[in-house]
Amino acid sequence: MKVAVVGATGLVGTKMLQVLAERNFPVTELIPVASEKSVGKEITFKGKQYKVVSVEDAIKQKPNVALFSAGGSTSLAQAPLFADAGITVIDNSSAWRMDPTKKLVVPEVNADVLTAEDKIIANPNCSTIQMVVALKPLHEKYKIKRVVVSTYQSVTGTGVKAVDQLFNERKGIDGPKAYPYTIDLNVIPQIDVFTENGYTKEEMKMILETKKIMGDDSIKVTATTVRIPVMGGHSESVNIEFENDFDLAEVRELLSNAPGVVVTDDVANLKYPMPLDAHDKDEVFVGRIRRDETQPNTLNCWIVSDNLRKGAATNAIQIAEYLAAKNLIGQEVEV
Ligand code: 11C
Repeated sequence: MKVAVVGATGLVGTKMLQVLAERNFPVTELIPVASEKSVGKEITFKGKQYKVVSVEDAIKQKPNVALFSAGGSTSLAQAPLFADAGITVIDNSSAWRMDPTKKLVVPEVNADVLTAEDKIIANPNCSTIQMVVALKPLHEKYKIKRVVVSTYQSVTGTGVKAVDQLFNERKGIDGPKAYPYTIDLNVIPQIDVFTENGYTKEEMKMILETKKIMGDDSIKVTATTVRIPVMGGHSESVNIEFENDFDLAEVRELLSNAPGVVVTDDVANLKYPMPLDAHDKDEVFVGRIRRDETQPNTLNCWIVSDNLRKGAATNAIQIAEYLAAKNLIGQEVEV
């Protein structure tokens, strides 16, 4: 399969190349695409050198699939150019997620909504993805009424500039700032801009995207999203109220058997998920599973995942794998 990676030089684009190689996605030809200033640069994929090309050149080469990680406005302008040429776009930006004509997909949760007609498919926000992977098996069994989530998000979610800010601050070096405040040795209770209701865009993404992916508008979600000086992944404290009561052992079993989930929950031996352990892994790690003793049918847990992998690159590539396996990209491909 010919695969274009649009935004190939960014943090997520680079991770996409790594994940494509590691998962042995059947790439017959790689087409790295980036902004004008990167055109002509060389990138390495599976030991081979590829020249970064412009969007126009990429479309001329007729890739089967284009993985986009180039930001919302680029995606709004350029994804339709690919789609109109019959190329399936899997877009990691927020541009198309809430468009009712576009599918918002986490393969473990709702891959079955995909059809060959879907030419622009939206990859959800990282903090939403890891949460819904864990919520899905529990919703099926006990029906979720309400979720209260607080996040502890890695600086990698913001991009290279934020990673540089953290390490510059740590070394006492002045440099460009991705955040309005110091991030090293600090916690910033703001991710993305504030909206009219006092919530941030990141919080609204978690609220709205969860309903769309789970296909259930009745699930109430409230969120507080927070940036912390961490690299390996996003963490979430999640309180889930169900319609029906549950058994804790059964919750652990459901999660252990759920696709993409690893239960790390052995407090007697101080075992729980942490971003240092989740880093560079594809799974969603769940621990600190316990009953909320203040009200009926309510569970507390702690969910951690690498936001650049399952939260971005891996999820997008899993969508491509699903499309390929079901022959929804317009040609038969072995995966
Ligand atoms: C963060 N979740 O950690 C954001 C990054 O909508 O894909 C991803 C933004 C998005 O800052």
